[in-house]
Amino acid sequence: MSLSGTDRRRAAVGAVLRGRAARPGSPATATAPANVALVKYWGKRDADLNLPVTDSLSVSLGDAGTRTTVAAAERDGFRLNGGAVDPAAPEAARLARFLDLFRSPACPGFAVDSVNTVPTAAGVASSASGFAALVRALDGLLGWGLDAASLSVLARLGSGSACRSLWDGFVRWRAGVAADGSDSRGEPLGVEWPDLRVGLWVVSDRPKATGSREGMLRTVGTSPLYAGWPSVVAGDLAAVEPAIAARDLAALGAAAEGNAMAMHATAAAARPAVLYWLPESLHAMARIARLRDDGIPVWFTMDAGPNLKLLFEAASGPALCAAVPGLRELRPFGPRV
Ligand code: 2P0
Repeated sequence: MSLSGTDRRRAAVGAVLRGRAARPGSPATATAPANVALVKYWGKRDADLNLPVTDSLSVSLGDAGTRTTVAAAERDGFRLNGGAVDPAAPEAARLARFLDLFRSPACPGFAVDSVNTVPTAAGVASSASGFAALVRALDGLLGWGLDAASLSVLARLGSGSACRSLWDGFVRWRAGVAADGSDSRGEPLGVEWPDLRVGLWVVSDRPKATGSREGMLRTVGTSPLYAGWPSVVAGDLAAVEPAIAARDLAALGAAAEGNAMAMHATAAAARPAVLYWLPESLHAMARIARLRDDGIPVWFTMDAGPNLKLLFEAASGPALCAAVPGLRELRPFGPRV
């Protein structure tokens, strides 16, 4: 008899916790950074466990992320950015489903209080930093004493990209081969690039029409271009890792931008199309190409939404902030405040 998705998720958690007691202590607080993928996660080989078809590679965004406090409770309560979340809201249901994996007679519910340190409207996914901060806080509350690699496996069950948010700097998510996902987790590259900047160019803060989970599912299931995606990723990873080691922005930017365009191409070819771009997105892309022609070394990447994330170095910051009003400049490598 085949196991249900919930049973498979519980078994995956059991393999990480290995019988650790679920006795709650005092409330625990933890933070985690958001991350931007330079080589994208786009497509699952196992939707129950958020196991990806390919590896992916990201850079964490330093101070920009989530701070979460979790306490044991009789029943769940969720607060986000200072306000109570309606238990019927999709975010609350998703969180409750994740917390189901960790309940026990000693800890039947959780009071979760999360604050995002980048406005949700700034176009940076909060689910990655949210689930990473949550598993760190659970580790404190329940006294597991797990290492970052194990917490990465747990965070992945909340949201795939969260498994990359357990470290600062560049992180590669190894797709792994194990059926239970025990080898599908983040791995830090250990390279510092203090001058690297990520700029958030928000062209629209309207909610996107298709969530990334649904977008991936439809792309894998129906896009005639998806068959080519794994080899695009392999080529881009082979270009990006040496570019990072050499701190070669031109090589990194070209590979990251090309990878984002290829991801969006596979999605746009899904039936019906999964189209994340708005007219403003296309204008912004053209503007970046012009700025580059004018001698400013800047490239962009885009995730499952209409906004751009720019890649550049500190020296280009003033020119870019002048060219793109409202650009928000983030420092992946600190200083931490
Ligand atoms: C990424 N994205 O690598 C890619 C690029 C969006 C586009 O990871 O279903 O929220 O929770 O595993 O992690 C967004 O997807 O999806 C994402 P789930 P997730 O950053």
